[in-house]
Amino acid sequence: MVVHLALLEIGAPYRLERVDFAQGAQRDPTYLKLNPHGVVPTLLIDGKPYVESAALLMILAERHPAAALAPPPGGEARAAWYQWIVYLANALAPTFRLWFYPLDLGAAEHSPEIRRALQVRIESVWARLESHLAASGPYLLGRDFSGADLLLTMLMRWSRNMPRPATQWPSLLRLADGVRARPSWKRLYELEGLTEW
Ligand SMILES: N[C@@H](CCC(=O)N[C@@H](CS)C(=O)NCC(=O)O)C(=O)O
Repeated sequence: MVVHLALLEIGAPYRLERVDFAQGAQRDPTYLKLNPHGVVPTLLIDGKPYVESAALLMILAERHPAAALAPPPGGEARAAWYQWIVYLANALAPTFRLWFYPLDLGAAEHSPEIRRALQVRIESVWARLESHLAASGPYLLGRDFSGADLLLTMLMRWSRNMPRPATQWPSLLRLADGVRARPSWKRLYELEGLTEW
């Protein structure tokens, strides 16, 4: 989702290819040649495959500076932008991966204790982000929207069916509302046939 949103923000020409999880297409040898981790997304640029969603966001932002998904290189805002993206990719995305994929921990389903521990971990990140955004929002970098907010809103969306979704933190909700009002978000929903937040 974050890579597709970044492409829409940029307005770059691209072609989507569906990877059918129901058919295990992410583990097909042809796909594994592009992405040896057997996961989505993979982005081909000039025929070369690149992986890791946060890295893809950074690559796209750097290659298309006019889209202003990242502040100019070399300054304080750019440094903060890297820090937030790496924080989200480190502290939040892998915990969500465990939340959604009990098999990563060798179990068909999580025990209530593991579920609770993952929930606590995810909610502690929402609380950390809430205090930052309440003091210095509305976006991660303050007044100005950036690609880091796309990544955060995607991750917030993943929590929608959790016991306490990220939108229950008011400053996080304000940020998501800002991102969800963008034409790129609306277009993504049309193109991917999404309905629920
Ligand atoms: N660190 C990777 C994680 C990618 C990932 O876990 N993707 C999930 C979907 S959100 C996936 O492909 N799952 C299929 C599977 O693991 O079989 C990234 O951010 O690109």
